[in-house]
Amino acid sequence: MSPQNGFARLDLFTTLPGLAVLPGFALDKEADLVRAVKALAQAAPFRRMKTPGGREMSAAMTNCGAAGWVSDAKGYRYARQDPLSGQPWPEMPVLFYELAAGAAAAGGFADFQPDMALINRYEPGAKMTLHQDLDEQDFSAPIVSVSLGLPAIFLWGGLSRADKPARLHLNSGDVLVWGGKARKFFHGIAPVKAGVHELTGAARLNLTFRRAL
Ligand code: MD3
Ligand code: FE
Repeated sequence: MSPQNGFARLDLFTTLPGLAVLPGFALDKEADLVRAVKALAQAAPFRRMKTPGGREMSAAMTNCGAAGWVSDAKGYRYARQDPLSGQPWPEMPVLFYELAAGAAAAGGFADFQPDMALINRYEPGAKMTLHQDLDEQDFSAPIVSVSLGLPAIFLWGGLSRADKPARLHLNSGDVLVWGGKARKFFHGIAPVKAGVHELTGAARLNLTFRRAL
């Protein structure tokens, strides 16, 4: 499971079992998506969560939809309320839902009905170490990821932590769909380089749409 560097970008989308890369799929909606994230963050602010081990994550996070991914001393889980406010997370904007469903369909997953989105904000230097996403109930559903703002290098391993990760450059507007065997791949984000993007400023935003509950 070691795709060649750059290969995916040569085609409009390329699949390994379960992976679709959709370069620029969200480009025409970038500005509306960033505006929607800013509005959501008014209700449920970005915050840097602590890992169960007590470290502060370098990416700041918020959520929308029926549940939110949270991490604290008790562990990782999906919670129906924002622990900062005790209130339900903001509703998922229709724009988000339709983008995620459309991307999933383009990537070969008809009928994806995400019930939440985790929103990550990376300021320069922030990263995400290699991990698997295993807190969701339904692994038959794909995960759809939308990149906005500053570029980043996505690290894409295999089913074992020891698999040497491939690197994929992600630009604003790029969309990835992960399902099937790829759903449980180790993955991460290399430290984001300094820079300024016209829509997000000195930040990269990533939306991941999931079927969590
Ligand atoms: C492959 N986010 O939130 S998105 C995460 O760019 C996360 O913020 C990264 O990993 C980011 O958990 C990467 C791409 C992604 C998301 C989920 C996956 C790739 C995935 C789940 C399984 C396999
Ligand atoms: Fe992840």
